[in-house]
Amino acid sequence: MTDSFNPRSLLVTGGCGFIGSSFVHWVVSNTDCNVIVLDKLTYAGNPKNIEGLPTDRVELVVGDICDTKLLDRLVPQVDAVVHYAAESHNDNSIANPEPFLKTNVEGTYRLLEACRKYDKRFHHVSTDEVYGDLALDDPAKFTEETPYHPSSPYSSTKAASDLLVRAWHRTFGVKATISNCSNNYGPYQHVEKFIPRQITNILCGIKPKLYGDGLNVRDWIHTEDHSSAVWTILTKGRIGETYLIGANGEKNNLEVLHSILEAMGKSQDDFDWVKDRPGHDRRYAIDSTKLMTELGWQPKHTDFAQGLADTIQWYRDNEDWWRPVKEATEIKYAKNGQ
Ligand code: NAD
Ligand code: TDX
Repeated sequence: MTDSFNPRSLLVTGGCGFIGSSFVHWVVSNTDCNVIVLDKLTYAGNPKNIEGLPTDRVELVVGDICDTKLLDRLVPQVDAVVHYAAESHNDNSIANPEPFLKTNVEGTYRLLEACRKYDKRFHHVSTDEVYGDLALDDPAKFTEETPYHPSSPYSSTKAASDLLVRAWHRTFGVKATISNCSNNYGPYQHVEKFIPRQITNILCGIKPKLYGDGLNVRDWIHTEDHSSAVWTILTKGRIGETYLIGANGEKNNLEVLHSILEAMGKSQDDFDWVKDRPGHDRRYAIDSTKLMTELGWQPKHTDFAQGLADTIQWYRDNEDWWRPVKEATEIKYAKNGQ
């Protein structure tokens, strides 16, 4: 038996980031639900990501998820909290872990306490990286039963936040669900991340940069499919359960880079090999049978080449969006030899 929940209003944390803003767009287009976005507008948050959405349905509150007083004002106004806000980039977590501890661990704790106090439903958006990595020749994929084994400061703070959610559900009865999703791609992704970094490098006349031997595997999903999956879990998922989200999109980084180079008219060897990420996870792979069979969810963007072509076109058409942060991002990478 699945639970049924019909929220009229949501607090979406991190709703000005890449995936949170996709979810806000998805909710406005596909439901009658109203949204309050709570976002600190860090380097990764951009209010343009939700620009143009109807103001009678979407309100932006600029603030920190660690601000208890602000949560006391906002959480009582909604039926559920959907929690995307995080420090999300592995390389940054290696350079400076502290903000990851603050936002990902303390921030999740503050939100859980607010949901406990006001008896609100909580959905926690997490990552497959909490499970560590798989060998390239291992036929296994992650399932909801895979033991936690995070590698990086980022993934260990996400694992910590997942465990807090489980404890607040079991000990205090907070009505929570968790989703762990694989690597997302699509429009509005920050240029620090793999796919947009390479696309915008090419658009700037800089060579793409590949870490290590380029054989690390990521399981790609279009961000719109992630959004529909989160809505499905929020409205139909069983309280206290974890659902893995993935779309059978395993590819190694070299393959993805070759696809980008081909789609952008460059030769296959027109990139630089750069030094590897310390502790670099080898392979992620998601088995989302539970989400598909129990809740009936299916991805729509199953053609990666088409999704990638559309994403490349979006970066071509939206230079005003990424250009202001490109130079600073590349300076940071260059200092690190990447
Ligand atoms: P992002 O870095 O693009 O966006 C994060 C957003 O959170 C930004 O808008 C930022 O301003 C906001 N934020 C950061 N700290 C905050 C704070 N203290 N208070 C309020 N807002 C704050 O990240 P993303 O890639 O969109 O990821 C969103 C969520 O999805 C994260 O929880 C991440 O762990 C999870 N996730 C991401 C992926 C992926 O492939 N990117 C995959 C699985 C799960
Ligand atoms: O320039 C690059 N060259 C390169 O080879 C960059 C930026 C990355 N890489 C490699 C590292 C990874 O194997 O590409 C792969 C993807 O890297 P990221 O985009 O940094 O993503 P990843 O570390 O896999 O984590 C992402 O997916 C899971 C998100 O950033 C996380 O928030 C999410 O939890």
